[in-house]
Amino acid sequence: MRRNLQVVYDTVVRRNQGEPEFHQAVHEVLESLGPVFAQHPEYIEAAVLDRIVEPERQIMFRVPWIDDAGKVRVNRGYRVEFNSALGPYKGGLRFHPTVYSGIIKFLGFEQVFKNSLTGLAMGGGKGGSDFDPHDKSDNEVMRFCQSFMTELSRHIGEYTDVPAGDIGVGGREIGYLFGQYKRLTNRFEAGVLTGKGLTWGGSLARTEATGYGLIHFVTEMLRMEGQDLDGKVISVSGSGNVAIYAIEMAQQLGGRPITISDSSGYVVDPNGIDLELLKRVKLEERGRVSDYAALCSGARFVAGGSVWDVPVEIALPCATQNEIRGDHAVTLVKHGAKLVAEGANMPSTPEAIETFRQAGVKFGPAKAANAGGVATSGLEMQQNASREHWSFEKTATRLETIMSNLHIRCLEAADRYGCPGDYALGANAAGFVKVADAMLDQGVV
Ligand code: NDP
Ligand code: 2IT
Repeated sequence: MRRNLQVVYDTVVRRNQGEPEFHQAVHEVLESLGPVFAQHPEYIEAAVLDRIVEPERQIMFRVPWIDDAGKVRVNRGYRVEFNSALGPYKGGLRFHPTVYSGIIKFLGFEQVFKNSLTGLAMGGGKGGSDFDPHDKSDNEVMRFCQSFMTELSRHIGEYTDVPAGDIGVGGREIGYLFGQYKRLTNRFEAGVLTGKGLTWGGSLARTEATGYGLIHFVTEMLRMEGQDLDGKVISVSGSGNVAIYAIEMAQQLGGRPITISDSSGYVVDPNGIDLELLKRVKLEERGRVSDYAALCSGARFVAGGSVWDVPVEIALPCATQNEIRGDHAVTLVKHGAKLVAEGANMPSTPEAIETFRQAGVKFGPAKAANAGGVATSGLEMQQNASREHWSFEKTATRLETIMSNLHIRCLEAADRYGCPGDYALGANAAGFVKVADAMLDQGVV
């Protein structure tokens, strides 16, 4: 890493002690930006980098709520408003027991570049809580969301900060959060949250958007090699929003996803995942992948273990950060994987990425490959602002165009900065330059 970048990185580590995921995300970006700074010394002079790694604002709050047994429970809430050079802060909320400030900061940092890449006017932010919705009743989730929003409502707004879903936050949670925001503010401010219900300001295709967008990006990557998805065997990790709709679109294009997973293990279904059954188990019954396997004759559940042991041509991590480690990557390569694209945020460790690079595996980084979700959130904001409700087809077509433009933007930046075909560098450079230029225009703020 160049000396001046190393100084910035060291400051990040010193200021954000005990937050390895944030350090990792910053390191990955800084390491790739060397060629950008060589061409643009003005960014260094204006200390753009020193500013971009420091969130504009960080909010941390107590979230007290009462469980079904009448006991008072306390969680911690976060919102990190990272960068507003391009628009209002925008990014999801994650409810998961592993959430702490390092997770929210890494997600907020990545979101800045991802949102920039979409070409839409959105800054970056992220929030969440260490609350675990898994073992809670609907009423408990509602009371938690109401308490969370009671504090969050002071900080958000359609022109300020627009949260959405992430792990553990789907349509149900967004509904409770919106209800409480409306009650507190006495305003039906549709544009304050995205991922809303379809009858009260939500956008068609938002639910499907991250998974669909991921497959659009993969299709573009394959097209550069003169290939398509037809007949390709695919492993998918996770079994939530991103995984389900990645599987749906991959199947529509003739691909054959054969795995799903959750934190208890993975399922391999050599006949191809039965999407209807998966949706029933996960979306209607809130079940586990082991429940899917129990209901599907050809499928096998492997408790623990790594889904990356399954031989495939294409791997799509769609669960969580650092789920593909170096040894997993070695196994994937040994079994002949040719393409990896990240549906989750930062699912590949630096060692895994290096293994893919050395083996010539095509690598679609999260900031680009999973940008379809937030891009469609941007389309939801546009619809809310104009009080329109677009058809599924119109929204899905806009999403596809955004993903294809974003793919070109990555490749063009990779060319410009001397690493043709390097999507990771291209995504970082293209995302960064747009934010950096806006920051220069707006002065030292
Ligand atoms: P969901 O909550 O719908 O699903 C998450 C899935 O990942 C579940 O199967 C869950 O299993 C698994 N998972 C979560 N944490 C862990 C863990 N620590 N170890 C093992 N498995 C885990 O979330 P999404 O599908 O929305 O999100 C998945 C990924 O995609 C995340 O990285 C998210 O940041 C990213 N993403 C999401 C977008 C969106 O629009 N929703 C947009 C862009 C990226 P279990 O039930 O056992 O926890
Ligand atoms: O990581 C992400 O891009 C998301 N969770 C979606 C954020 C959004 O605002 O739609």
